[in-house]
Parts: sequence; structure tokens; C-alpha cells
Amino acid sequence: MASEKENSNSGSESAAINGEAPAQSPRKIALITGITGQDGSYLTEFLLEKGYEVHGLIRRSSNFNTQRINHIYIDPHNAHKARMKLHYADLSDASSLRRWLDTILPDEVYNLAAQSHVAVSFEIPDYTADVVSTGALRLLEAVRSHISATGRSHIKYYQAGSSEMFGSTPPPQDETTPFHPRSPYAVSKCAAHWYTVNYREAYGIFACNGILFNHESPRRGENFVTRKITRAVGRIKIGLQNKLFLGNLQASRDWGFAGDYVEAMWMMLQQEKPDDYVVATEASHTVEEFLEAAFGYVGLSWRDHVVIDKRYFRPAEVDNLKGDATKAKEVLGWKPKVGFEQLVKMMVDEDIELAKREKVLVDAGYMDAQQQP
Ligand code: NDP
Ligand code: GDR
Repeated sequence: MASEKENSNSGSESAAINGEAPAQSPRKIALITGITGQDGSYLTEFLLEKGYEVHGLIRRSSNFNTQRINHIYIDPHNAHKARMKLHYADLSDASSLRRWLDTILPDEVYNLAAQSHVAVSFEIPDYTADVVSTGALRLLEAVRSHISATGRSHIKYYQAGSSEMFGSTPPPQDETTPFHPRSPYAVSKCAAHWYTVNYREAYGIFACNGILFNHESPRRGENFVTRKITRAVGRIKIGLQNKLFLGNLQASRDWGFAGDYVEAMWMMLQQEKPDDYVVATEASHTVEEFLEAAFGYVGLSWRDHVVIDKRYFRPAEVDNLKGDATKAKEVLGWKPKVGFEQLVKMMVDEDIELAKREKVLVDAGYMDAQQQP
């Protein structure tokens, strides 16, 4: 990875605003917020494979935060080769969003950025609301004013909605199920959902809500329960860790593979009309069942290692999520390819390899064995 990712776009910021015809691009152009996250990395790979030019908005951080996309990053000094370009912006900064829309002139905008951790949203509710709900509004408003200034009404917008919006409404949950959110994160996602519907109805913007159930991968953040478990399984198997501290094991989730879910996002934007879709595997498992599958796969018993720690319980829990993805299957032609057992094995396999690499560092004295991920 290059040491700096300066703003690298070569387009003219003012061309579109001034009404000059922008140069016709042979490629479709996508703009992704949250490109450095789990879904952003898979979506980027997917769109590059489809021949898109992909622009990602990244936020400034004191450490580089591009680990998930380093493998596809090409230094912008090789501009003719680089089809993924990164730009500094933030969902809390409206002017940066509008500026990059005017510069990049995207055909499709994917709003994946969020403070996405449900438990953390109880700790930083104000910030979560600002980024997740008002951030979506800022981006929609930037899209609206960009269209108004340029006439580029073909631009399409995807909003990353969540099954957390259903909260305590019993399963199965589909597009008609009432929302009953149970966290500041989920309430904020509901607002973002309705902002998206409102901009579609009020301004005719091609804007879609994907209501995605939990989706995981070896790139999942390490403080979400699935990855926390598979990281621990890898480290326990290799002898770097013994205990795993968890909260509520009885919550049920409909877990799919992130690589499958980004395809559904793209499919929504290829339809003739904008709409909202539930994306789910339609199978639900408890955290305990995930533990059974992950520890069992490597011949361990989770009961020998898991310790319940009340700090991981939430002020309000979502007990049972199980999606009904009939509409996505029938209208989009989407279906998940990776099932629960395969997902668990994929994640454990990768995390065993990661633990082996950590062990090399520990044995060489470069890392403390007690250092928990
Ligand atoms: P991640 O937490 O892995 O990624 C979130 C992304 O948002 C990161 O790139 C992060 O940047 C970026 N981000 C956070 N705050 C800001 C901000 N203020 N301005 C700009 N960017 C910001 O999430 P996922 O990839 O798992 O999820 C993608 C989206 O889908 C999120 O909106 C999430 O809420 C939603 N979702 C996820 C589901 C899942 O199961 N994964 C299910 C349903 C919805 P950085 O890398 O710097 O932290
Ligand atoms: P979730 O995912 O809240 O569903 O949100 P998470 O993996 O954090 O929790 C799932 C369930 O596991 C229980 N749990 C624990 N969770 C965490 N993180 N850590 C623990 O130690 C632990 N022990 C038990 C939780 O209580 C919960 O019931 C994810 C995010 O990706 C959201 O952004 C997204 O919108 C939803 O999925 C759909």
C-alpha cells in the first residue's frame, strides 16, 4: 500500500455543475461509502469484476484503515491501471459528499458507511445517530442537489438497511413486517430507511433500501460475535488463548455470507424501478449453535472455553431474526450460495491460518501470546 492516499480523481469538479458535458466514460462508475469495511471490500471486488471503476470514500484515521482493500489497491501514480480510487470524506461532512459526487460523476452510489456495532451504539448514541441516520440524509441530499445541478437523473442510490430494524417483531420478517428497533443503531437505520423512501417519493430518485440480515466472512470485524468466536477457535486450537468471554448465547440470527449479499445490493440497482428488499438465508441459529459448529469443526468443546461475561449483554436485546427473502428471490433472481455450516468452516479455516502466523510472531518474541484480538 502506498504511504499516502491523496485525493486522486482526475475529473473536473466544476464541469458538471457548469453544465459542460462530462467526458463519456466507457465504464460504469460506482461510489462507495464504507469501502474499508467488510461489505465495502466484497462489493469493490464484485464491481471491479463487472468492469466498473470504483471510487471509495475513506475517513481520516491515525492508522491506515485500508487492510481489507490493500490487495486490490493500485497506487494512483499508476493511474491508467488503477480502477479503484480512494478519497477522503466523512458522512458527518456534507460538503465532502457533494464535492466527490460532482467530481466522480458516479452512476451508482452505495451508502455502506456506518457506526455498525449495535452494542457500541448504546455507548455513543449521539454519534451513531449522526453518522447512520443524518449521514444517510446528507448523502441523499447531496445526490438530490447534484442531480438538480447536473441533470444526471440516472444516478442510483443504495442504502444499507438492517434486519435490526425489525428488532422485537417476531420472525419470519419480510418487507411488510413492522419495525420495532431495539438500539440507537437500529432506530437510526429506521430513519435512514425512511429518508431513502422519502427521497424516492419526493424527488423521484432511484433509491433502494436493502434490508440485509447478518452476513459474515473472514473479513468480519473482530468484535462481532461470529468472528470473535472463530478468531478464538483459531487461537485456542493453536495454543495462543484459552478462554472466550461472551454475552447472550440464546439470541438467534439469520447468518449468511457477505460475498453473496453484495451481489443482491448490485442487483437492486439493475432493476427498472427502485424498491426495497429483504436479503436473508431464511435459516436462523443461536449463538450457542454457532459455538457448537465452530468449536466442533476442530474437535473442541466450547463448554471448556467459554465464560459468560455480563459486560457483553445489551440494555435491550434482539432475540430472534429470521428473514423471508421471497421477494429478492422472485424479483432479483438472488439466492445465497453459502450455507451456515460452510460459512462457519470458511471462517474457522481462515482464522486457524491467521493464528498460525501469529504463533510465528509469538515464538520469535514479536508478539505477546496473551494479546487478545
Ligand atoms: P463495517 O463496520 O465493517 O464497515 C463500516 C464502514 O463504514 C467502514 O468502512 C468504516 O470506516 C465506515 N465509516 C464509519 N463511520 C464513518 C463515517 N463517519 N464516515 C465515513 N465512513 C464511515 O460494516 P459492514 O461492512 O459489516 O456493513 C456495511 C453496512 O451494512 C453498514 O451500514 C452496516 O450497518 C450495514 N449492515 C451490515 C450487516 C452485516 O451483517 N454486516 C447487516 C445489515 C446492515 P473505517 O474502516 O474507517 O472504520
Ligand atoms: P448484531 O451482531 O448485533 O446482530 O449486528 P453481533 O455479532 O454484534 O451480535 C449478534 C448476537 O450475539 C450476541 N452476543 C455477542 N455479540 C457480540 N458482538 N459480542 C459478544 O461477546 C457477544 N455475546 C453474545 C449479541 O447479544 C447478539 O444477540 C450485526 C451488525 O453487523 C449490524 O451492523 C447489522 O445491522 C446486524 O448485524 C444485522
